[in-house]
Amino acid sequence: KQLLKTKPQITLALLKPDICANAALPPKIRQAIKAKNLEIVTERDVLWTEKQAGEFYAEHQGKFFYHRLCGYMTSGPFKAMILASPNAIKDWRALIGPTHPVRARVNQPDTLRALYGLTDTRNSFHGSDSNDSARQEIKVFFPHAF
Ligand code: RTP
Ligand code: MG
Repeated sequence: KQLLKTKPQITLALLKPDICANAALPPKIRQAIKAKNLEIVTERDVLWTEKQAGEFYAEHQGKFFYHRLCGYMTSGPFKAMILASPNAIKDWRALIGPTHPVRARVNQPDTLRALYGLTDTRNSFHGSDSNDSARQEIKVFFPHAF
């Protein structure tokens, strides 16, 4: 899509299954995203098979949390979004905060993981960590994006 070429920077955001299980939460998250001047370029609902979860999280295979991570991410539908802004990757990761919600509540209480995260694994959000991973991850959910 030509559209994405006009964006200064894009990133992949996931609103994980615990967020999407409560219909009141995704609208609140969209508000928080827009309040940080991040544009929601597009979004879709996703329901993963075990295989799809395993492929996306292949780098974590063998870690103690790998199976519960895949179980979490296949527990129900979640939302995938393309976000855009001049610093979309950093801005979105700053908004979601540290990986572990308990630590986030201590160190960065205004972040989304501090507010909504449940446990170290069930941390409610994902954000790409670099330009390369953003492109790879966006392709997984939006194969016609580029
Ligand atoms: P993400 O990739 O989802 O943005 O998260 P991250 O970089 O902050 O964290 P990463 O280390 O890449 O871990 C990926 C996801 O695995 C789950 N996790 N559980 N100790 C645990 O139980 C644990 N550690 C990580 C989280 O869902 C994390 O987002
Ligand atoms: Mg990561």
